[in-house]
Formats: sequence, structure tokens, C-alpha cells
Amino acid sequence: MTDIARFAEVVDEAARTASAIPQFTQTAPLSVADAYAIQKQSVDRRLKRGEKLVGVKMGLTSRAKMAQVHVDEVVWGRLTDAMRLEEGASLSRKDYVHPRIEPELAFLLKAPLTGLVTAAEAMTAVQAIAPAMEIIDSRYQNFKFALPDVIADNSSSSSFAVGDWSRPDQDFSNLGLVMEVNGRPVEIGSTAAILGNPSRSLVAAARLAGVALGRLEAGWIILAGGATAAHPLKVGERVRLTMQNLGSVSIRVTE
Ligand code: OOG
Ligand code: MG
Repeated sequence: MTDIARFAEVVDEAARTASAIPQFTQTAPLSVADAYAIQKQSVDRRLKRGEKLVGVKMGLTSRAKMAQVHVDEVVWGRLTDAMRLEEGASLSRKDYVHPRIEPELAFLLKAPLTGLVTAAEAMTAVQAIAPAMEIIDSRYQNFKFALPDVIADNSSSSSFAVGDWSRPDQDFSNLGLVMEVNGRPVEIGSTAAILGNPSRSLVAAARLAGVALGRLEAGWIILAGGATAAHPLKVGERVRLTMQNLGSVSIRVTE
């Protein structure tokens, strides 16, 4: 077994069993390319268990997110059908190591997308947009990692929920948003925090993930990245994101 395959198995097992592991970079000098190879092989293990690829998530596309985890490079990860939560769904705290939730914008593609495109070109491939929340769950102890660690860990992706879809031919560059926990606002922000305009995150997805995967496929969901810092989830919390003009999406946390 190569080192890449061994790391892929370790991080996949950590995710599958919700157990924390030490950072890989503490014992191995991994490059970013190594890290994406580990990510691919670990998600391939999920696909072999029957999960389907349904999109990609962009990460660290806002200052607030970069500052929270002390990594300041845009990253991406793979989304599978098993990660998707229905609107209003309950998630079980014990399925996660130390889950956090963050407000995002989702794009639904109607045409494939890859390579170097402008924001306007990227938007011609978009069927719809929606408010979304991502539940991230670093598999590393204390939610601490360096850039190659988080990439190898599928960029902390764990679950996501998407609200109702809206037409994409509207200005979503600066939509106000509030994320409430049990009715109390915990994060307030704007979609403008995502690279100045979430369409830039879609452009980055086409350039980074699209090229690595061949292309982003029609029907896929692209998560643009957290617009604010992420909130650590506790049992009993109901979390609702409301986004100007686009409506809301919610989840709850049980034991
Ligand atoms: C890394 C993943 C970042 C986002 O939306 O910025 C991310 C992390 O914060 O653990 O999903
Ligand atoms: Mg995210």
C-alpha cells in the first residue's frame, strides 16, 4: 500500500467512525498535490461503498473563514449524496467529531463547466441558486490542521443542507444573511464576504475542481464557501439560515 492509500484509509475511517486523528503533516511532509491525491482516494472509498458524487464544495473563500482556521488558501472538496441533509432534517451529534455549521450559497448546474471561465460564462451553466448550510467536521484533533491536512480530509466536508432553489438571473452579489440558533442570531453577514461575489467562487470551482475532475457535471451542486465564521454545534440546537430574497434553510441537532 502506498503512503497516499494509507493516509486515505486513515482519514476515511476517521470520518466513517467519527473519531479524531493526529494531523498528517506532523509526521509526513505532504505537498498540496499529495493532499488532493489522498482526498481522491478517500472519497473513492466512499464511492465504492455506494455513495454518488453530487458536486463540490469550495472552502476558505472568505476572510472570516480563513481567520478562524488559520489557513488562507482557497480549497475544494467532493460532495456525495450521503452528505446531503433534507431541509429541516435532524442530524445526530454522535455521527460527528466536532461539527460546525456555516452559511453558504449553493449553485445548481444545468451544463458542464471546467477550466478558465469568466463569471458571466460560469453563470450561463447555472440553473438555480439557493441558501445552504454546510456542516464541516475536521477529522483532526482540536479542529487544527495545516493546508495539506485539511485538503486530504476532503476540506472538512461532512454534511450540507440546501433551501429552495431560485432563478439565478438576479443580483446575489451582496445579499444579507443571518444564521440563528434557537432563534438567536449567531452570525450575520453578506454573500459579498465570499470572494467579493459568490460567482467568483464558481469561477474558482471550474478552474480548480473542474480541471482536477475533468469537469463539473450538469446536475451537480457547488457550495461557494462559508460567508462567516462557523458555529460549533451542540445537541438541542435548531439552526436556521435566512438569506435576503432567497428564503431559508434549517437543520436540528439531536444526540
Ligand atoms: C475548512 C473548510 C472550509 C468553507 O466554507 O470555508 C469551508 C474548515 O474550515 O474546516 O468549508
Ligand atoms: Mg464550507
